Amino acid sequence: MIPKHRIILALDVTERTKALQVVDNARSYLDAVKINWPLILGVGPVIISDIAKLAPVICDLKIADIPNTNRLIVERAMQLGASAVIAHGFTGNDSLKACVDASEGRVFVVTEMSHPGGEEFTSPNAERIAAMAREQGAMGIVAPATRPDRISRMREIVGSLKIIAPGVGAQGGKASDALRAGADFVIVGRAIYTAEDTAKAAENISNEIADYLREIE
Ligand code: O7M
Repeated sequence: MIPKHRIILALDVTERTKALQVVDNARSYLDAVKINWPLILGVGPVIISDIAKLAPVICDLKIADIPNTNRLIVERAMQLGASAVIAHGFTGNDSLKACVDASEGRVFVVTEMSHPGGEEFTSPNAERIAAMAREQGAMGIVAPATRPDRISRMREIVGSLKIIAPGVGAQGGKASDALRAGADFVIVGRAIYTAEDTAKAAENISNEIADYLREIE
């Protein structure tokens, strides 16, 4: 995944036509598309393969099981065409290792979640999970755009691992704030796919990011 636009679309729609339409409209502003359960359950797993023909797909199954089950899930996702998967870290080193092995390292690990409830259980353990992600050879972590200070803290822990940050737009976070704090990519869902003009919505976020990147040049 090459950081060009620095936007990952969270494609949390449930219909095939809408999914393909949004990707088609916003494609020139995206580096990847994140596919989660709503779309997979709405359309079927084949949507992973279909979208993968248009853009790199991050399969956000938030994998959280024993090592053997994790391995089976990751193998299926990769066979369907995913470029990377997303796993939870709270299941521990062995479970994460199974994901790393099955994907040849193409795993992003959830650390602290972006919603208010994320502060209850995920915040207190996020730093340990981030350290584990680095030690186990994951590609990156997921950290909250709603709390840029936490992205900065995670950056100190994970070094050069990729940080992808959800919570921009509908959850109140700002793309440039997340990038300034140390994120490599922002994850944006509703702010794009619920917009009347999805291409324009993606362009607006892309322009905000481009302004920020020019500012730090
Ligand atoms: O922009 P939104 O709020 O419509 O969508 C955000 C997306 O990011 C949505 O797909 C969530 O499932 C996901 N997400 C969070 O919002 N918060 C998190 O802490 C973690 C994720 C995520 O992508 O985890 C991998």
